Amino acid sequence: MMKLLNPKSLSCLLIGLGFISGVALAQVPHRAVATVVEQGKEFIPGGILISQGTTVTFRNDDEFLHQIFSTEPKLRFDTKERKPGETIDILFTEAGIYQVRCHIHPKMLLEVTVIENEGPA
Ligand SMILES: [Cu+2]
Repeated sequence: MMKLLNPKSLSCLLIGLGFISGVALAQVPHRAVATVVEQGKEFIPGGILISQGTTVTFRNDDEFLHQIFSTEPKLRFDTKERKPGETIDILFTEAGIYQVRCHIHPKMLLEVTVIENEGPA
């Protein structure tokens, strides 16, 4: 059976698949996402670089509560206490540098650098 699939027809098949997947990708709306975990009373990673419009998912990977907040005027938030395993999504819409901290663990610090998107929105 494999004799029927000569190298020439195989390459045609691969090109065809590449074309199809390329079209499929272009039709799917893309959303910028990033994940930060809270583990060992730290944000991991401790700093992220994202572009405007990125949603950052925070996931509590510890065995106790975290409650995070930002006092940056461009993006003030103060979440509820999150139990182990719980996540929360925060959308960063404006360029700037943000510090995210935790009420329960004052040493926790995440620096988020949001850069402007290039080109038309
Ligand atoms: Cu905490």
